[in-house]
Amino acid sequence: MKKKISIIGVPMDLGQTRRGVDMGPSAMRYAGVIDRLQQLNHIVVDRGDIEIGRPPKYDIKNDDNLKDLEEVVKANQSLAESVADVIDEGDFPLVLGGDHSIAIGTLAGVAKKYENLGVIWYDAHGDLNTGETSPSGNIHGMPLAVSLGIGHPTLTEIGGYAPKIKPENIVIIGARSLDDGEKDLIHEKGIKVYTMHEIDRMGMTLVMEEAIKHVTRNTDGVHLSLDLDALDPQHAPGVGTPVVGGTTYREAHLAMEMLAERNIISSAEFVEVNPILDVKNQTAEAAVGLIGSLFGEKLL
Ligand code: HAR
Ligand code: MN
Ligand code: MN
Ligand code: MN
Repeated sequence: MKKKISIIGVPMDLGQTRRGVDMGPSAMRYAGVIDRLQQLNHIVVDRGDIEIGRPPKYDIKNDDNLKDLEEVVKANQSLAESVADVIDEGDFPLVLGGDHSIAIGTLAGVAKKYENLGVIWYDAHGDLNTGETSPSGNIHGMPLAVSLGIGHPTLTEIGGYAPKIKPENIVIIGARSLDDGEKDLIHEKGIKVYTMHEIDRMGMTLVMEEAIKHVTRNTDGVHLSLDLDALDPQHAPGVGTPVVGGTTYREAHLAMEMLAERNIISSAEFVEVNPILDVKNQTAEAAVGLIGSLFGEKLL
């Protein structure tokens, strides 16, 4: 189905401490994301990049164990507004990161337009930390909690309302590195998680069938938040927090192809591509390949 897709780049690297992920949007543009989508007959508008402030000194934690909070908040406020504008104009928002802290702004913009937003969180991590539970103080480990309204009010109130999403509308896929506080929150809120164990056991086909059922029950839109570290580092080495034992290249494509078949995704973001840590831009190329599959590219 032909779509009008608006691309928003978010060169954010302040949600974690490995510089270079701010070049992710450029790397995905260089890997041909616009051409790839145009070849599929979609109309593509590149809205450029959100401006990111520079802290006077990097990686400074405040008293609440949050690094570079002020700049992260500012960028996400402005991202939320851009994403909401894109939806108002009837376009599909495709956000390119940047570290995963930008999901706070994306979801703040998207959820404003949907009463009951479903979320697929494809990630090695749960991103369900708060300043209290985070081992690092890195905000990219917190966006899913923040979107549930859990965490520092400066973050949860971005976009002027909270929460953005409901625990029963979320599915996490690919998890294999969860902190204790995140596990507690998953159990407490009853969040549906397909860890690598379930993917091994059930196969990606069944996982996606169940996941799609889960996020389309009682929802009016579905957001895909895809962290490239969900893929095995063999296939996506250019990420800041690689974790062995991830989904294969083909499993990730199968997941995207199944989402395309069902045509359920109404907004998406691809994050954590770090060209400095990459091998010949292969992670950005993998991301663009996945974007192709999500928007209808077929092998035959
Ligand atoms: N859970 C750890 C933390 O909070 C690591 C988070 C790593 N993050 C990401 N996001 N790349 O998925 O610090
Ligand atoms: Mn993540
Ligand atoms: Mn809403
Ligand atoms: Mn991750």
